[in-house]
Amino acid sequence: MKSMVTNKARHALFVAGTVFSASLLFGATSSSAVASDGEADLNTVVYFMETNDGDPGGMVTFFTDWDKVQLDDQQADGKSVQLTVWNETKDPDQYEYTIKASGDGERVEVHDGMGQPWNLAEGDCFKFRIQLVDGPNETVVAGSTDYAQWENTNGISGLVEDCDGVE
Ligand SMILES: [Ca+2]
Ligand SMILES: [Ca+2]
Ligand SMILES: [Ca+2]
Repeated sequence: MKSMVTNKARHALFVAGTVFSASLLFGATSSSAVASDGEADLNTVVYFMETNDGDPGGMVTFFTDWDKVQLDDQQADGKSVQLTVWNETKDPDQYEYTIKASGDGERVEVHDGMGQPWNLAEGDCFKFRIQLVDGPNETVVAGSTDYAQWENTNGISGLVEDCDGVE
């Protein structure tokens, strides 16, 4: 399992209860966010990614169980963090939703129990785009955008499928 994840830093994959230490894979800030959450179980795959600015002002965490997505504004930088999700398995790709967190420490959380559009198709590959936005026009902060493609499969089979090539 280890070989599948070591070269996928952006996937930031964490399986609770395995020998993997979140800090080994992701750095202290991100690992503490997941570890302290306390909701992941043995068969839950959790992904996360930060904005691409040098001192990341935003982070998304995707819990494949519950299709739960947490978006965190983690910096008092005057910028908000915005996340947009598409289903890449669909052809043409299907837009799912956009959420935004504004203000240091604000967390926006959505999950399947909230109904649509938050209930994501199981087994499909989703593109997550995270970026910082500024001002009432939500101008994208240059250099802050990052992308990942993650499979919405709850168990460890999520380790096997690779969504990178899905378009
Ligand atoms: Ca799921
Ligand atoms: Ca901020
Ligand atoms: Ca597609």
